Amino acid sequence: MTVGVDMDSILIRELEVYAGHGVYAEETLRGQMFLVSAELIMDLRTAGLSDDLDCSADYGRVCHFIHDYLRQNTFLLIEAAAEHLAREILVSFPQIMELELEIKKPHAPVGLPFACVSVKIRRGWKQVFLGIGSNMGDKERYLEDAVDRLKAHPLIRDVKCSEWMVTAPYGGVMQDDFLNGAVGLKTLLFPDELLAFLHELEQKAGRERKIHWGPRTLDLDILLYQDYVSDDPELTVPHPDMGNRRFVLEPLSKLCPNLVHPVTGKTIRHMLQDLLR
Ligand code: A4P
Ligand code: MG
Repeated sequence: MTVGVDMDSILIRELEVYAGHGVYAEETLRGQMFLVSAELIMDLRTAGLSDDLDCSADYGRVCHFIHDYLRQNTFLLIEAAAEHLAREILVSFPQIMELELEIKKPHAPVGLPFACVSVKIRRGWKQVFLGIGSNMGDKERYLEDAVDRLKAHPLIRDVKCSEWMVTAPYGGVMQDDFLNGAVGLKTLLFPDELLAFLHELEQKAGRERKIHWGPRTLDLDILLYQDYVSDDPELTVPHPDMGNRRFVLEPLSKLCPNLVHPVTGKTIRHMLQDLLR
């Protein structure tokens, strides 16, 4: 995705799907009409200039995909129908970066006159940068395995790595040198879900949490999650100490030198220059 450029979109309005979603048994048994609207957010410039369907998302295929998915799967809640459908569309049509999806239920059994009820959600691929490090055992193997596992996750794509760098330990604990790098990826996982997956990878690498800032087989930190900012101690993003860490900024500046840090307002290249000054 081109960061900082407004995205274009294709709109699908009120596609009719007769399906069986609902909390009541009768709704599943008889079915009813649902109206689905979608905004497919993507870059249409290339398709516009080339007149080539391969550069866009085929809205006919997207309509059939929505229709088939909502008829082949049954959910109690339209919230769940929207959540699962949005994820499947984003995974199946890689050109679509973001999606606004509305499912209307004009004949919901409310028992009062109304036009319709609906749920509307917005989901999309988020650009993330991770710091990765190891200073125990076969360090390179731990880093490579973690990258392979990131690549294998169905809701992660476009995984790119910097080169690995040998770095002196930072933080005052006497320990072996680290092998560090940065990883860029796009994901549909929310920040807390991504962190839980990173913890799983650390556990698979036999990571034991004994000493704060101490030796570890694998450490995965979320440096940046799109332009999301959070000071929650469970997940502080951007990583609060990244501006002081050469072992973070150097590999990161190989991946995204011109990316603007959402808090400092400086590019990664600029932050590294400030640190080395
Ligand atoms: N947490 C909060 N924010 C984040 C985030 N952005 N990414 C929480 C990941 N985790 C985050 O982390 C403790 C808790 O931080 C997590 O449970 C999570 O909820 P941890 O990995 O269990 O403990 P830790 O790694 O010992 O502490 P910390 O503060 O994460 O240390 P760092 O920042 O990972 O630094 N020297 C060199 N040369 N290279 C290194 O890679 N790494 C460290 C550890 C020290 N010195 C180093 C290196
Ligand atoms: Mg850590």
